[in-house]
Amino acid sequence: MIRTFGQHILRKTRTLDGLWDFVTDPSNLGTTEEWYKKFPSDSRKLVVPSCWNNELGLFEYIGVAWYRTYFDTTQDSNIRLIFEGILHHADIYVDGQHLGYHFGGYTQFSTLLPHLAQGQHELIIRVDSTLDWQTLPTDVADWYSYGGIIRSVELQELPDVYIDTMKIDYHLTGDQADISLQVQVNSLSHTDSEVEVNASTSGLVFPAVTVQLPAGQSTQLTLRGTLVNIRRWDVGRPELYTFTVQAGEDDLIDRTGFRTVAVDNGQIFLNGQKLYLQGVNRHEEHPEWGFAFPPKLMLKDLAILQDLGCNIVRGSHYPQSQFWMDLLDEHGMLLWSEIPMWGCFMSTETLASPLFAERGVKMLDEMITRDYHHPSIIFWGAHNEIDTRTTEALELTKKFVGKIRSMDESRLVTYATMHPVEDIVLSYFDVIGINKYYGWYEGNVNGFRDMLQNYYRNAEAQGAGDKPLIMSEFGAAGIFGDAGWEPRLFSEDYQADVVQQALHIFRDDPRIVGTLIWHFADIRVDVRSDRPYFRDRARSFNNKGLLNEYRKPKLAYRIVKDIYRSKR
Ligand code: ADA
Repeated sequence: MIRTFGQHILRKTRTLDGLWDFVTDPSNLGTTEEWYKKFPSDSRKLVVPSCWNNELGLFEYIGVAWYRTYFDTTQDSNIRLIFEGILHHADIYVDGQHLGYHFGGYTQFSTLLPHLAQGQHELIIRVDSTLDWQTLPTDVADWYSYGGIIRSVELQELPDVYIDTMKIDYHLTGDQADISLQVQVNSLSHTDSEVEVNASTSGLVFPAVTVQLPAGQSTQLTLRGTLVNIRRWDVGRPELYTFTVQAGEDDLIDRTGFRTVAVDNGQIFLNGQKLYLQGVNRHEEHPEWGFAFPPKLMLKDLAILQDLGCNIVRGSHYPQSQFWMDLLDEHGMLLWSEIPMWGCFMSTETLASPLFAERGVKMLDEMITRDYHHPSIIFWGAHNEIDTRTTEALELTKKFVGKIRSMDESRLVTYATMHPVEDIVLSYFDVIGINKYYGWYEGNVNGFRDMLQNYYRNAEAQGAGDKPLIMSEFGAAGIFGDAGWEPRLFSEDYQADVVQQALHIFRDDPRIVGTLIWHFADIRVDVRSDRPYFRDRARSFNNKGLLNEYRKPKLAYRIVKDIYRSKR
């Protein structure tokens, strides 16, 4: 299940989720495309979607694994296979043919099989969860990088002339929306075709267009229309519009909401109203499901965010599943969405690597293409805690921000810096996020005050003094159930004190327009006996959650709820 709503009425779709054959390949024998033929008979079954690290004996397995399933086609058909998320390297084989490779576990990709013969077909996927210094994330990141087919696999049967994409853009003037729909129609036919393209949304039918399509070609057309008396999407007011496009025997349905986002004089405006953001960072992770986070739990997480008094959640630190974003759209909750470019502070070589930059740009492309219509997304995040004092980070920032702006001018571009006082990339962004942990890694909570003054000086000096500022990460670890008379480090009491004091400092500072606590719930972390990283993570968890990993509230949750629900 990829979305909360159906995207097709005419096009036949079915899920390939379920039990697949699965076998690990620890010695990485499968570097040749022939290996799959020897798919061992002793393979086991694994549920797709899931993460293999949640299975017995595979808790710490990082490496290669092979998956296999079969699908039937009843007649000569054009098949498109959609993979919503495979961590991290995926090679796709159908009936023995290598059809493609994809890197990047959190964005969707697809494979097209035109004119596939009737019968049973074998689908094999080689998955490699190995990370290195040029992957996003790199092999050092503060979350457990599970392996597997973590999100759904869908099969679509396409007619010979089909709709490839639809992009909805609009311009708002008062309660009027001038809308343009860019529709890409492709032909897989051996003969020339003519199709009529129709589109509509509630209250508007676009004028139909007839398209002549030479055999095997594609075309892009733009349909325009004006909608009056629109209801704007807003926080807590999730007004959504469903768009349907039909081209011959094919259709595509998507949704958006109308709203404006802007910055002015250090403030963020949604639909012209000043916005104060209250939220948390959230990993889409759970000890039983890893990143294959089930819809039922998403709904519960959302209810918890609402209970806490949040109006925003940061999708730390990677594009989240579309089901989650649909839910946010449907409940009027804002989202900061970003790619898994985390840290890289181990080496500026990573930041300077052309392969790394290319992968980052591709991920931005895939994230923005996939998620462009979600009204909940207010920020695109370019990177998190890279060494933004360096020219390597500056060059990468130019590339990333340039890419984002070339694809989407309707949202704000942001990032999270851990070097606010020496940062040299501030001026490239619309909104600045600061990650700092006074009261945990450095000094006591009052350290925030000096840091903020020094940041403001740096921002002024760089001509970025008028950029809205969000405290994008702060917090402390608290082990669930560890409470007492003294606020000892790692106790629930200590964590609650730090978060409470920090929030008071930030809410008193008129230049800060939002707070995102680190973080929603505890997550598993990659602590290995042979590596020096994250050794302070008790239980091999990042324990700074307001909830534990099973979503039980700690003291800090209740304190934050009181603050977030009180008037600032
Ligand atoms: C950083 C980082 C988070 C997490 C946090 C922490 O700010 O962005 O992913 O690692 O620190 O707990 O130290």
